[in-house]
Amino acid sequence: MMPRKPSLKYLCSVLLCCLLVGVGVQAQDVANAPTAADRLNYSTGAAVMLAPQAPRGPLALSCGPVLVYDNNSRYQTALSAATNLGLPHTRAFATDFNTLITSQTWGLVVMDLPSNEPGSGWQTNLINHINGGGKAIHSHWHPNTLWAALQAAFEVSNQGAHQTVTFYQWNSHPLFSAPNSVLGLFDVWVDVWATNGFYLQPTGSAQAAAGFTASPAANQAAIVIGNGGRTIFNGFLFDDYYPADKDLDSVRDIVELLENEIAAVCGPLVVDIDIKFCSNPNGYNCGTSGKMPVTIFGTASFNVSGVDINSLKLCRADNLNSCTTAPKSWSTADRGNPATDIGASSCAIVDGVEQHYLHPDGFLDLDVAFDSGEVSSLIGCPLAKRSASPGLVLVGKLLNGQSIQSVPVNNVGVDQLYIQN
Ligand SMILES: [Ca+2]
Ligand SMILES: [Ca+2]
Ligand SMILES: [Ca+2]
Repeated sequence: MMPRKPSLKYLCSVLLCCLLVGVGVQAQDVANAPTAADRLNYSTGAAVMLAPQAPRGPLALSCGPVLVYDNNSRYQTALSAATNLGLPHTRAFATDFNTLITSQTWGLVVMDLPSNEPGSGWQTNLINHINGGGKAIHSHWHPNTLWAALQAAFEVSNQGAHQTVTFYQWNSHPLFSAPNSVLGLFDVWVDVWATNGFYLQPTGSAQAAAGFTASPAANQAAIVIGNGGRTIFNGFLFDDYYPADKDLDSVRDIVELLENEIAAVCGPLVVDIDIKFCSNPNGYNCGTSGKMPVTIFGTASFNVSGVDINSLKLCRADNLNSCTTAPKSWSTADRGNPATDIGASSCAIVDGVEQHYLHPDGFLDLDVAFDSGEVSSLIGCPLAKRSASPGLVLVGKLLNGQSIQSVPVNNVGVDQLYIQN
């Protein structure tokens, strides 16, 4: 591990008084000059869009189009996180942020904002994005530009600016575990900027996931998750925690945290399933032994070979904590097309014989089979004959850590069972 550098912090505190005098409204000066090594990671220049990277697929799908604001952060934490996740994204600079954010509907807007801010009115554009249902991850330095309306949009309240401060994990939110395990403590490595963030308090239905005290306390939140998980406000500057890699996995810890934040706001990737493909209704005997099949459909952008089979479970839609264990067996085949075949009552018939496919679409589908005894317990057997079971959902992860989940449709041909005995 790199040694800490108290001399830098001391230098910063001395410089702070001078810097505060000269700080402008929309840009702050760097407190510590970048080293040659820093400059390797530091890019400047006019507005250019990063060439979109090859879509990795599922995470990109669940995020929607991604806009990352980074005009002159020192370490490009948000850009690195998006790149590491394989997430196609457009980089916005101060000169083009307002044009870009209003040019289309974005799924996610990430603001890495330790210094130069976009042109006037950018807050209104970001508020409109959030209030329109968009996802957002934010970091902010200047109290004057942290409008009350912007705080309200993120369901957060500014409790005052702070200098660089250690922050701590406050609960078991997956922010600290998925897809990356990170240590539940982030201490400042280099105090890069003169002004370093805000103490926060959640408002509305928002929740704090981390804070500047070792255990939860009022007005001390550091990470606030708002709008039902669609938004995250970070009360600190990403640059200040770079380049720490305390878990020694060769990825900067603050980048790993940002990857987790992006994965958290993007939410589970929605997958299409059909219980007992080519059966409608999905006949089921409560006393049966053996296994019950579920088909997960691949698509052009969702390759089922990326599914972590052992993470899959079938859960009750009304209680996602009530689930089977992992599938007992699995196989892949191009069985059908989710656009036309979900809920089908029979497969293709050739020469009077029913096949194992309906309308193959060129994309492999994944069949997994759950233990029938576990399924019977899950749905609450015994149940009345000719009744429908509770709705079921498939929950799991991809090998890259992205969560996947089916959406309940409450259909006895798709995600409910039809009790026959
Ligand atoms: Ca690390
Ligand atoms: Ca079915
Ligand atoms: Ca298929």
